[in-house]
Amino acid sequence: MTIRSFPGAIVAAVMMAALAACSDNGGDNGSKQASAEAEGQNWRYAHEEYEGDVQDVFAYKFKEYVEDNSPHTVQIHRFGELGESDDIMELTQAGVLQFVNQSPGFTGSLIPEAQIFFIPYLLPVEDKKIVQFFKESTAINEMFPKLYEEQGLELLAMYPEGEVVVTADEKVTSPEDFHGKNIRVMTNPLLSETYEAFGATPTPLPWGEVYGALQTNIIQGQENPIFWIQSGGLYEVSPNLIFTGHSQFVTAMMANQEFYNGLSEEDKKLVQEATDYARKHIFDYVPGLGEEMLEKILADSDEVTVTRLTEEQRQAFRDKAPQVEEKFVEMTGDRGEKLLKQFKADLEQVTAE
Ligand code: 6CS
Repeated sequence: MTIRSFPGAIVAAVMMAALAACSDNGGDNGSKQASAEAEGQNWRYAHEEYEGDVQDVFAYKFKEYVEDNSPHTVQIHRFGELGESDDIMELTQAGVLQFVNQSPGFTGSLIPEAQIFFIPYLLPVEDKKIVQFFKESTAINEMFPKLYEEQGLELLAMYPEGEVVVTADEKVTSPEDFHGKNIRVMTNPLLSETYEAFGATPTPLPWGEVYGALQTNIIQGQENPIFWIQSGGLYEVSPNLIFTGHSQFVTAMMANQEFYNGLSEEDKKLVQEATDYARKHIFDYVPGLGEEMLEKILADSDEVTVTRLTEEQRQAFRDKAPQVEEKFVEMTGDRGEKLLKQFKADLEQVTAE
């Protein structure tokens, strides 16, 4: 495993190449566009993960549907091809990319309300319950699209990627055990608040720097779903896995809104159907994935330990949740409070069923 970071110059060069290719495909002048439309367009779609990871599975299902049902093609860019998560979002907002998958962990600075997913112990961690919540939630399916719209983004799908698990250099069973540990968080302020409340020193880093920072002991831990801990090899450098039950990894797939609004009704329908097709697949794919990947990790390493916090141990972390929730409301005001109220009502519905 190598440190995967991308100097600005490389990112800029790739962006220029993408732009050049884009004007060949979707440019708005004359005969080129006419012929592109007759033959179908090439849509660019970037996500934050590697081959075979959850976002990649979603993207390829979307591509499959589009290509089977229209003359269009979808070109997928995986992590690193166009830089970090923030880079692919910028490229989408600029219209260079048509589609992007970005986790709220990175969207928090753009859409503060998206940080709601980082209030600990708010979301259920059970696979079936979380899937049901995403299918039925009014907050997810009706309120969030309006928030993304304000940033020029057409939110197409939000979906879970699995229970979040902490990895650390030592076993952690209480907030005291986190003292003195730098724990990497994605770059959103509320997740930092969570880890501060948990007793750790939150250390925001883009993904490309995480493996190297663990390897060199700049950080002593991080959090992610099990499939990612396996596929990114994080257990090699952070072998103590702790199931705290505090969160679900959530992600979001969206389109540049100007592009989306400019599509024909037929193509909008195609995009919606392709999204539904991919989402439905993911809702079946994610349940059980964590257990399967944990087996792979354990088969590969003798060093790995697995700690599942008892109810009592969890309670010590759960007690910190109200202060993080307060921070969320402080950061997002009335709009955030309204969203949180709906979120809780939707969650109650799921637990009641
Ligand atoms: O921790 C991260 O930054 C990454 N984790 C996942 C599961 N997907 C993408 C994200 O960049």
